[in-house]
Amino acid sequence: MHAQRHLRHPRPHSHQDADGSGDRLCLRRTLQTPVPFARSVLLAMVAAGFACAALVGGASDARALDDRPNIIWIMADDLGYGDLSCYGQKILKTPNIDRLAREGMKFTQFYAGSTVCAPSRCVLMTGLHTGHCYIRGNGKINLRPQDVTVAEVLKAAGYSTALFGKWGLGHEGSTGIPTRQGFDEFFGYLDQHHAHNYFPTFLIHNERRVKLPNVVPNEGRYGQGVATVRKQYSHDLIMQAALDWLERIHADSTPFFMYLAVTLPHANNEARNKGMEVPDLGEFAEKDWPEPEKGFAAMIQRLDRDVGRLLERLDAYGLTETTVVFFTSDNGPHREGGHNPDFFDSNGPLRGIKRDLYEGGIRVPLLARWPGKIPAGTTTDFVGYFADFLPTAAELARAENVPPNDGVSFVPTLLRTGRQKQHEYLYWEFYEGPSRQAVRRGNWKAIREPMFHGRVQLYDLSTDIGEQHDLAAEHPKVVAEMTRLMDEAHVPNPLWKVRPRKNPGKAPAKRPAKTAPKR
Ligand SMILES: [Ca+2]
Ligand SMILES: [Ca+2]
Repeated sequence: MHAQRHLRHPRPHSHQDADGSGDRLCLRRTLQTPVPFARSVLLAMVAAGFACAALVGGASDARALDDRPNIIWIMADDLGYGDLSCYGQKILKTPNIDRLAREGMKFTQFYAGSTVCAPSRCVLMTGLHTGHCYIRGNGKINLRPQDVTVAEVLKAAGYSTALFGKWGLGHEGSTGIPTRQGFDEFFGYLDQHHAHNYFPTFLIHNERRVKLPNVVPNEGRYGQGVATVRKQYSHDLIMQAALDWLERIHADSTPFFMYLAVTLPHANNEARNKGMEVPDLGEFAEKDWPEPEKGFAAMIQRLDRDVGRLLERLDAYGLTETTVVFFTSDNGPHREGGHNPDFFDSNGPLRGIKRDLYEGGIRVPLLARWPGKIPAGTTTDFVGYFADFLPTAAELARAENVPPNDGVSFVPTLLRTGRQKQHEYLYWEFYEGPSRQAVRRGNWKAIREPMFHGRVQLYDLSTDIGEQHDLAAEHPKVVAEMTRLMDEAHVPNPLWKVRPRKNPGKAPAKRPAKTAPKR
């Protein structure tokens, strides 16, 4: 599967040629065609006075004619596989996020697009894995006009689209900013270093800076730094913007897509070991814990509280039954800002953290709720990753002209209908440190470090979820096959080289030395 080849031969839908699912989709299209007719008939009935409910609430009735769901993708930043109660967290409590598990489906084998922010988000937005996508590492690279995002696909399908939180795929004035990549509305951070700072002097609304009363001495050129006057907490403003937008559009006749990319519980790396920035420690202030762990706990509690607020708002607007809510994280847990990922066992049973391609770096929680459609309280072991979101959202939205992608729609898993196509394999490549590649096929997982020529480790995830037993020596044929897959999946891009530039596009030297990216 070669991105360039795909681009020359775009397929109308990633599944059309897949194991029988094409028939199902053709049927969907056939059913879809008469909708304008049905709509005109219904409108005629309304005109004739048959549908008296229309007199009560025009907007919601118009919405009822469009049975496509709203889509909300909530994504935490650096939240580990073991950080949620519903994934086994023992100390921290996440009752509101757990509600999504109770009322929806929990994925146990779902992966982020990468082991750090920007590439993971690029995979999520474009449906291309890191061997194909344009932004394969953290840096200052901007998406190009020709990169097609989920937001562009859904917007073309008639959805209202909004992003609240951290983008990381385009900087001010570039072609990569959300409003030029399919989002009607954006409030938050464009730049990832800026997003470290929870008390910034500005945030960005669409294409303009909004000034905030926080004071950040020696502020970096992207807005990064450590505030000395802390008046407004960015996460609270981002949540408020998301809730305000919902209030404005909830009665619209068109469905919506909200990408809520919160920055919790990422660290403010510029603040060194005081990087777990929160307005207050709340009930954790009195705990016998290191200060950063109190901050981490307060972050998780705030995140959970706000997921609860969002769900309550959906209830209040009567949108619960018409909205698919996803919750996930963009990569594994961090050891930054003074936080120790072992303190709360943030990676659960997995090995490794952020920047590893071991499971702890890339396997993330995924919850999906759509009452009445996705069976409540269920668990799935479907093996998928962020590349799947684009085709999944496109199928939910019945979007046409879905761009070539490396994903698999998991709608059949969510709705328990049709046949679920499986990935032939999942692939990751990562350029920081020594560089590494990983591939998962079935229960086999291989990691090659450094990329291209390094030694290959091999794990059987069905018996060794913690990747403790390297079986490479015992299974040379499997190693050879996994090596072939890694070679196949990597398509060279001049922006991304293992040497001499490990982080292409990194900010120019203006950044003070203390802000150097932390491992
Ligand atoms: Ca992250
Ligand atoms: Ca685009």
